[in-house]
Amino acid sequence: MATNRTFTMIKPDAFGAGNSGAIIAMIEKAGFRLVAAKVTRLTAETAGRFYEVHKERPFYADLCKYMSSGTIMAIILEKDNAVADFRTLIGATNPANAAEGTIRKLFAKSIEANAVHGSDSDENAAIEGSFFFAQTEQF
Ligand code: FUP
Repeated sequence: MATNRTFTMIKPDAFGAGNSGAIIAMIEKAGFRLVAAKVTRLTAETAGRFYEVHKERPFYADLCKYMSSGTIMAIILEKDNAVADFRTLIGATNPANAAEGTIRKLFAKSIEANAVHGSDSDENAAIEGSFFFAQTEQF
C-alpha cells in the first residue's frame, strides 16, 4: 500500500560540514513536512544492520565505516508521493551523475559521502523509519 512518508538521513559529510540547515530548508521548500527528527550517531554495527541489504556488495565495509564516522540526522518526512519525489529531490547516488539543483549535486562529496539517504520504496521507508523512531505511529 502506498504511503505518504519517506525516510532520510543527513550523512556525516553533510552534517559535519554544517549543511543540515540548508538541506532541510530545501526539503521543506520542496513541500515535505518533518514528522520526526533526531541527531545521532551510528556505530559500525548499527550501520551494518541498516545497510544489511548491501552486505554482499564490495562497498559494504567502507560504507559502514563511513556511516559510523560522524554525526548524522535521521528524519521521517511526509508529502504526497514522498518516496519518489524525495529521490528526485536528492538526485543520483553518484553526485557526478546527479541533476543540477539536486541535494546531492549541491552537497555530496563522492558516491560514498553523498550527503543524504532516501528510501527506495514505501516498504523500506517504514522499515528504516522504525529503525530510528520506535514510536513513529504516534506522530
Ligand atoms: P541510493 O538508493 O541512491 O542511496 O543508493 P544505493 O542504495 O545503491 O546505495 C546505498 C549507499 O551505498 C549509497 F548511498 C552510497 C553507498 N554506495 C557506495 O559507497 N558505492 C557504490 O558504488 C554504491 C553505493
